[in-house]
Amino acid sequence: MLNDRNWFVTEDCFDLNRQNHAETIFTIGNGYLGTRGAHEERYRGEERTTFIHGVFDDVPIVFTELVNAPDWLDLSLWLGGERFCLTEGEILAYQRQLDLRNGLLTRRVDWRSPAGMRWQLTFERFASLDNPHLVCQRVIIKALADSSLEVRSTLSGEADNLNYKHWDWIGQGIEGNRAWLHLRTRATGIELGTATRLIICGGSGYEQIGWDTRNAPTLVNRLEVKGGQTVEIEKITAFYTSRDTAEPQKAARQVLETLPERAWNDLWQSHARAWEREWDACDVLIEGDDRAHLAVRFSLFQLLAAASRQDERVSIGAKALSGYGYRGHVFWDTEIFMLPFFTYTRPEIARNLLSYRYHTLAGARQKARENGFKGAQFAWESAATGEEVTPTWVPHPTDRTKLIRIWTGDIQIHISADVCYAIWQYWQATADDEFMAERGAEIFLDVARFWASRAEWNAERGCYEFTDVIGPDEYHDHVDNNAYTNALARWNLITALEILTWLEGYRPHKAAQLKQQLELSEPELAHWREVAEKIYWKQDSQTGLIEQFEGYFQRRQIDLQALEPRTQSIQSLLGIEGASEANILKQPDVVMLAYLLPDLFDEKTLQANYEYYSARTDHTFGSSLGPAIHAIIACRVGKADEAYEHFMRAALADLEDVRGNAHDGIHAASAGGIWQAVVFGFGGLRFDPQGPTTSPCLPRHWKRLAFRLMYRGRRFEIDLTNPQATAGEG
Ligand code: IFM
Repeated sequence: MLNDRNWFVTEDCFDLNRQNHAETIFTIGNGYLGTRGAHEERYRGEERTTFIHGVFDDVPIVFTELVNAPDWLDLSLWLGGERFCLTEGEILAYQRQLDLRNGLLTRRVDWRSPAGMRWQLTFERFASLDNPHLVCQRVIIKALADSSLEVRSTLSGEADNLNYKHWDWIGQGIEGNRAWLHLRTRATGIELGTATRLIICGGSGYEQIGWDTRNAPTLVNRLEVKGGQTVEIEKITAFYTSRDTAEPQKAARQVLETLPERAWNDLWQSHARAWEREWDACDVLIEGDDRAHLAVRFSLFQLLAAASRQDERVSIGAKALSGYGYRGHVFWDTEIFMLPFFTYTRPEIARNLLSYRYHTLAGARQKARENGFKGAQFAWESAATGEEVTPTWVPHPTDRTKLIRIWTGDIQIHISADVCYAIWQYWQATADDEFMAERGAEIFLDVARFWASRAEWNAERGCYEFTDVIGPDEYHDHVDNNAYTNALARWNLITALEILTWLEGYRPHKAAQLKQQLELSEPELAHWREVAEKIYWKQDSQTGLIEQFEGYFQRRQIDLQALEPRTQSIQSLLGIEGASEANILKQPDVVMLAYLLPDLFDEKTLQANYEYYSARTDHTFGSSLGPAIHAIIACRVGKADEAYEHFMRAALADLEDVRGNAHDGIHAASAGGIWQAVVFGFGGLRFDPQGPTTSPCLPRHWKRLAFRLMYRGRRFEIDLTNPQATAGEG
C-alpha cells in the first residue's frame, strides 16, 4: 500500500434518517457476494440485502433480478432482559468505520439501556476474500455491572426483495451450535444452502437451545456476565448455491466442519492477506487532498469487492452488489467505465468480466434474430443469459396511474460496440492473444455482422445510416445517425476485419473454424468494409463541431445557467418530452466519443466539441457516468480547475451522496470512471510503443499522484509530483 492515511470511511452518529445511504457505503463484499451495511439488530425502513452473483430470479416488470439471500447479519441481543436497540435507551458513544484496506466493518457503541444498565459493544464483520463462501462476525460485549445476556441468531428464509418473495423452502435443521437452511428460487430453480455456527466465550451459566421454527432456524444462547467482564460472540456463516456445486446445502455445512473451534483469527489473517495483495496491485496515492484520496480508494474498494475472481459467467451490475438499483442488471457501465481499472491492474479479473459476454453470446444472437438482424446484438440490460432484460414499461415516478415506455432495450444499440471496445482495450493492454483468438474474435465478428445488417443504405445520400437509435445521451431517443453510435460501429467493423486478418496469421485453423461456424463469406466481408467506409458522418469543416445526431443543432436552445440553482435533473424539470425537444444532454455523447476514439479529434476539434457540449450538459443531475469523462477531457484541453470540479462531483457521488440517490446502491460506473479520471485525466497516462508515458495535469493543490499498473505483463509504478502545489483541500 502506498501510505497509511485515508483508509477509513467513518460514521460518527447513529442517524436512522440516512440509514439507507449508510447501508450503501458500508457495503462489504468478496466478489462472490455483497452485503449492505445494515446493522445486526433490525430497524424500520432498513434495506438489509445480500446479493450473490448470478443468483437471479424472475420478477414482473424488470424480468429478472438478483435475489436477496438469507440474512447472515441477524443477531438479536438481549442485555439484562432488554433488547439491544439504538432507538431506545441512550447512546453514550457511537462510531462505525469501514477499513478499506481489508473490508472490516466495525461498530463501537456505548449504550445505556432504558432500565439504566450500561453496556459497551463492538461489532465486527468481514466477507472473506480468501474463502468467498464464508462471512464472519464477531461481537465483543462488556457489561459494566453483573447481568445476563441472551443471543439469538436466525437464518431467515423469509428474505425478500422489497416484499417480493423469491425463495421456496426445501429444508432446515439445528445441531448444537449450528443451524442450516436449504432454499430454492421460485422460477429459476437455483438452490441455496446456508449454514451458520455460533460460538460464545466468556460468561458463565451457559445455556444453549435451538428454535427450529420453519424457515427461520434460530440459535439461542443464554449466559450470566459479571460486571467488567467481556463476552465474545463469534458467528461464521457459509453460502453455496447450485451454481457452485450440486449439493449446496451439504457444502455449506461441510465447510463449517473444517473450521477450528475458534475460527475468527485464522479466517481474518488469510482474508487480510488477500486484500493486501489486491491493494498491492492497484493502490492510488494522492498527496494534498485527503477527501479526494479517500473517495478514490473507496471507489476501488467497491469495485474490488464486487468483482468475481472465480466465476466468468457473471459480471458487475450498475450498482454492483450493493443495492436494488437496476436489479443487478449489467450495462455498458461495466465495459466502458469499470473494466479499464481491472484491465490495467487486475487483468485476470478483466478477462473474467469479458468472458461473461462470451458466455452470453447466445442471448445476444437471439436478440439480433428477434429484431430481424444478423450476428450478435448485446442486451442493453443483461443478466444471467444475455437476453434483453430492460423493462419495457415502468411506472411514472410521480403519477402512478401512468406508465413510461423505456426504449433503451430496443434501440440503445451502441452497447455491442462498447463490449468490443473493452475486449480490444484488454487485448492492447495485456497482449492476451489466447483470449482474443479463442473468445474475443468470435464476439467481434458476430457484432460486426450485426452492425452491417443493421445499417441502412440511403441511396439519395449515398451513405449507410443508423436510424432510430439512442446514443449515450438518453435525454434524446429515436434519433438518426448518432455520432457516437456511427463512429463506434465504423470502428467495430474495421477492427473486426483487422482481427480476422491477424487471426488468419496467428492461428489459421481457428480463423478457418470461425469462418465456417459463422458462415462468413468474402462478399459479406467486403460488404462490412463498404458499410464502414460509407457510414454517415457530419462534421462542420469550419468549427470542427460534430452534430450529436441529425437535427440536434435545431433543438430548442436552453440556457442552463438561467436554470441554476437546481435540485433536479433537466428531464425532471422539463418532462421527458420537454427534455427531448431541448438541446441539453444527460451525459457526454460526442465528448464520450472523443474519449474512446481520440484519433478522430485533433486539438482544435477536441476543444470546440468539449466547450460546445460541456456547456449544454446536465452535469449535476444528469447521469452519474458523465462527470468523470468530462474531467478527463477537461484535462486534455488544459482546464485543470474545471476537471477537478467534474472529478469531485463523480468522486463524492456515494460518500457524500451529492446526487441524493446513493441509497439505491453505489455508482459503480462512476467508481470506475474516477480511476480513469485520475490515471488518464490528471495523470495523462497513455501508451506508446515503448510503454506507458504520462503528461500530467494535476489539480493545483495535489502535491503528488502515484499509482500502479500492469501493462503487457509488466508492472509499472507511476509517481508524479507537483512542486508548485498550493495549499488546498489537504
Ligand atoms: O448505463 C447507464 C446509462 O448510461 C445512464 N442511465 C443509467 C445506466 C445505468 O447506470
